[in-house]
Amino acid sequence: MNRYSIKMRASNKEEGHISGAEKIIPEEELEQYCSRLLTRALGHSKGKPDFINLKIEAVKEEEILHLPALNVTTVETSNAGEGMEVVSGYLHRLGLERAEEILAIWKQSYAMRGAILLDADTLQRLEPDRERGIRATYMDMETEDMERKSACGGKNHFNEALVLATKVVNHPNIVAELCISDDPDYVTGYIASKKFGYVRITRLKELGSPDGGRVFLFRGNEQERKECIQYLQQQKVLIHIP
Ligand code: PML
Ligand code: MG
Repeated sequence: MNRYSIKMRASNKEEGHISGAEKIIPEEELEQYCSRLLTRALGHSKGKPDFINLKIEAVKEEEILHLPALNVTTVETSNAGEGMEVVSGYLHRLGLERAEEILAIWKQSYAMRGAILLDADTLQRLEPDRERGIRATYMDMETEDMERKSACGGKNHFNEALVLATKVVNHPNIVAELCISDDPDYVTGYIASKKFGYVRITRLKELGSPDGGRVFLFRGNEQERKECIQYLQQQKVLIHIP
């Protein structure tokens, strides 16, 4: 089957980045998804874009890595403090004793487009460009669930985050990922790892806060760091969700 990767990003002079999304879809669906992504770019609550970029690239079947989605569990929390305690508890269970310092470094990602790549033991930041960070990209989901499928044109925080987290933590040198949305209306975040799956935390920040960002916790040597960045930014991945 011929597939294409589509990436959309929209911005304007006042807001900067407004909206972005990506898909990896069969050729027959290309036109339909281009139009859905355009609708999404034009209808964003952050404002009207004055620049929309649609990038379309052919993807060969043999280039695609297929992965099953992580198992999902949910922890109910009633405020940001409680949410952070849950994250800290999981970090300790993953053998990361410097959990409090990791939570503090997470805040440095709030102003970044990409994620922090953090050495899980030395807590050294490993991104080549610390302003931009690392952007995990070239991923999409495959599902037979029609409701989930039809939601794919608009923003679905959970689906998109599950796809990203599954890609990220499947790299052998990634120990865990931490994520808070930068959307002021969206307070659910997560910690994902191969060991515990995708753990949703219902309240990880207070409503109205624009703070959000990601940390990828890495353990490995220099060569593995290079391969990991290459995987996160270039490997095409389809995540299978039942
Ligand atoms: C984002 O805004 O991109 C991050 C979304 C986090 C989703 C958490 C969830 O609902 O499980
Ligand atoms: Mg966002």
